[in-house]
Order: sequence, then structure tokens, then C-alpha cells
Amino acid sequence: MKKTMKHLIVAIVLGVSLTGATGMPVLAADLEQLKEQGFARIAIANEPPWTMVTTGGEVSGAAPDLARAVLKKLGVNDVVASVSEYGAMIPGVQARRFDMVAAGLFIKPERCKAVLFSQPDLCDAESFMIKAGNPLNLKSFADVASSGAKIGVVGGGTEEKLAIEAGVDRANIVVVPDPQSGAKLLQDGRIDVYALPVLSISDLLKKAKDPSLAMFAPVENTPIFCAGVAFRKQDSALRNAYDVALAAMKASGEFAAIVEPYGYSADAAMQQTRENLCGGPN
Ligand code: 6CS
Repeated sequence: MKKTMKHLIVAIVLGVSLTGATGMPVLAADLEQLKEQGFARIAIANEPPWTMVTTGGEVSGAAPDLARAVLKKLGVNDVVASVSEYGAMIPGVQARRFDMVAAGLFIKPERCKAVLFSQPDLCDAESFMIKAGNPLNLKSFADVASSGAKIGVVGGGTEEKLAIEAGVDRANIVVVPDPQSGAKLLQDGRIDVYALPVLSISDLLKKAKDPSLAMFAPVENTPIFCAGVAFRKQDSALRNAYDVALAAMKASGEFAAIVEPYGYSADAAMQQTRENLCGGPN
């Protein structure tokens, strides 16, 4: 009873303290407020092994597990996750719908203009899920463009941008509502290729158990991408505190112990820097 009362009181106090002059709730924007709130609201995508939500609502995956561990070092005890399309994550964190994005959001110059990133945490190459034997011989986004193949991509994600930049006709770009539905569209012959990072396609193939599906990787002329946690531009103190804790976990081996069981290389992330991936300071 006491615990409930405490939580209730905290909630009432927070209700007051989190209401700005306009009467609109001012949601947590810095570390002290997150500690008081007791959790950080994170955006995820439900794209295993980066982010995963079970049918019971449990949140795991390399990105949330790492964010939870880093935030615990900072005195924030848990995370509350919302599933979002990649294209809505940055607007969502800017609008304070989330306190941060912990979804394997790739650090890229255009994104670095809109948000602050942590130092890199999860790196991977790009891959194509195709029909076994790769009948259209698709090895690059340029091949997709020249062949007139239909490509499935997650909305607002890197693969959509790579397809557009390679000149794939927009009519041949099929935005899938969630990462899992792309495999189904390929199985049903509604698309010819589905583009996601290697670990995502590997996970989908393992679960599909369908010998008619295969992976081509790495996609030619695409780099190894590295993700980071994204914060509002105004929350530099929070981002910097997160970075200090992340660096300590990289040095102690705790970082590797969290990400490597999911298939990620700790070294790949530790050899990269946000500044290099942003093309300058961020
Ligand atoms: O950040 C992105 O754009 C990409 N990240 C992941 C983990 N999957 C696909 C998405 O395009």
C-alpha cells in the first residue's frame, strides 16, 4: 500500500512540477527529470535483433537493452518503449513524444542536423532478402533501379533513401508498415527484393524457415552503417551524460557483453565515431 501511495504521490507531484506556465505538461527533458520520472520514454521499431517487443509487451533487443543499462548507470531505472516507424522517430523526439530514440537509428549527416546522437553502439552492413538463386541478380540498389524490380523498405529508413538515390522508380518502392511484413510480401511475390541490415534479414530468414528465400549481402556500394541513441538538440547535457556512461561500459567490457550476444561487433562500434559518421561535430 505504502509503495503505491509513494508512487501516487510522486505522480501527483510530478503532475504539478511537470506542468509548464501554459498548463501544458512539460515532459522530462533532462537527467534530473528522468530520474524523478523513474523511466525514459524511448522510440523503437520492433525489428529484431535491434529492437524486439513480445506479444506480452516485453521490450528487448540490443538497442533497448543497452539503453536500459546505460540509463541505470545514470540513475534512471527503466525505459518505456513506443513502437514507431523510422521516419517518425526524429519528429517524435523533437516533439517530446519520446525522450530518446533507441532503435538502431543510423548516424547519418542529414540526421545529425536534426538530433544529437550518442557515440556509435550498433553497426551492420546492408542486405537484400531475395528469392533463392537471386533470379533477377540483384546485388545493388542500382541493379534494383535498372531491373525495374519492386523493392520493399521500412518507411523513412535508410534503405528507402538508398533506393531513391539509386534512381529506383518511386512506383517500385513499396513501404512496408513494419519490418516483419516485408518478408511476407516477398514470399507472396508482391515484391522482388526486401532491403534491411544483415542481422535483421538473418533473423527474418531464421524465423521464416522458407527455403525459397535467401539473402544477398553485403549490398554492393553501400557502407557499414552504425547506429546511436538520438536525443533532442536541446538535451545536450543528457546526451553527454549518456556518452560518459556508454564510454565507461565500452572500456569495462559491459558494452560487448550486451551487444555481442545479439550478433553485433563491439569493436566495429568502438572503432567508429559520431563525428566521423556525422561528417563533423554533433
Ligand atoms: O536507421 C535506419 O534508417 C535503419 N536502421 C535499422 C536498424 N533498420 C532499418 C533502418 O532503415
